[in-house]
Amino acid sequence: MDVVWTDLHRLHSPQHEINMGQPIPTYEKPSRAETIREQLATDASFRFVDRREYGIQPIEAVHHAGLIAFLETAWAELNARTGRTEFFPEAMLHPGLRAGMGNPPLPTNAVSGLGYWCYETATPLAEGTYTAARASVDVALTAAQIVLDGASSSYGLCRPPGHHAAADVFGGFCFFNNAAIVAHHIASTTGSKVTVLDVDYHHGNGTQQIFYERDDVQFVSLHGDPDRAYPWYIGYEEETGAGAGRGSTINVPLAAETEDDVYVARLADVAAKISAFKPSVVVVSLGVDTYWNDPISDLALTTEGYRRCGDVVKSLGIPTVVLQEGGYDIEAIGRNVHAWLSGLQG
Ligand code: SP5
Ligand code: ZN
Repeated sequence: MDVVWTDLHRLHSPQHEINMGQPIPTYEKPSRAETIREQLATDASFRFVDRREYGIQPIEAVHHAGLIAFLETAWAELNARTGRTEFFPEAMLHPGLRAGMGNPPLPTNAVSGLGYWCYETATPLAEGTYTAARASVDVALTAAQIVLDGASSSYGLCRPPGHHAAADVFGGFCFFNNAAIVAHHIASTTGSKVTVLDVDYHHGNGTQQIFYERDDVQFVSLHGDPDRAYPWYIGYEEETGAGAGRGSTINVPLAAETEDDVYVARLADVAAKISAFKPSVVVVSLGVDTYWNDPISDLALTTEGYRRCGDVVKSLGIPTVVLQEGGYDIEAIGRNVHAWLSGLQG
């Protein structure tokens, strides 16, 4: 299997996230991607290829132009103003603030922009964030092209991750939604249907939002129940799509401490619904923060469980692009991703 890689991810290297008001060392660090690369490099069945550049158009097809411009320019403006190196919003555009009064004008400076384009406090804007996020999209699109060119599978070692980024807002360690950009790119250039299967511990709120009213991209997610898990306000079973998209969103919230057997059974259930949708390509948002020892999550999968999950997706018999999302037990992240991809390769 081809593994698409870039070392530009290292340019996004913030120090902190804010967790219930307290700054703590960030969980989303460069060593995550480095460890995965080192693990896959020990297995000759994985071949590393560099990302190709796809330009801004595939991103503009999914994200608000104002969000893209903000991410490109805001760090320099904030750094010049303060001398500091990473930035979080000081106020966010909560819908209650202007209830009954419509939307405010677009922000005119980087301080007001932070809380307009970002919805939470775990996702610092750092010096190289924009360059790294652009490169992560290119990694994803390169992996997609490998499958469009005829491979049965490919893996994009994306960092930063993407699935929490919605059309108009970033957050959840994510800036551009790699999986959504790929799914839209494939659906719009081939005219065929695409499924995004999101198995990260956290609900893929950004991907769901982007495709909620569309019938050409199915969104399927297994995740910690939003009653107790980030992103808190989205990912309930009752959310099944709207308008033309009715029925093309499928959410499977899971109980704390869910183990391999139950998880694999739920995955097999949704696999049947993916088959029925008949996509030409499956895009997997692969998070291994469902691991029993993940520091920020509460499911209980094992490394062997990941191999079984990859095997379930292989059994669909549909070309599959796997993109990296979360996973924060850095000691285990490499072997967990390796196990999942090995299951997929068979
Ligand atoms: C891509 C991805 O996995 N993003 C996850 C973002 C989660 N950020 C907030 C996590 C809050 C965790 N609080 C639980 C602490 C348990 N000790
Ligand atoms: Zn996650």
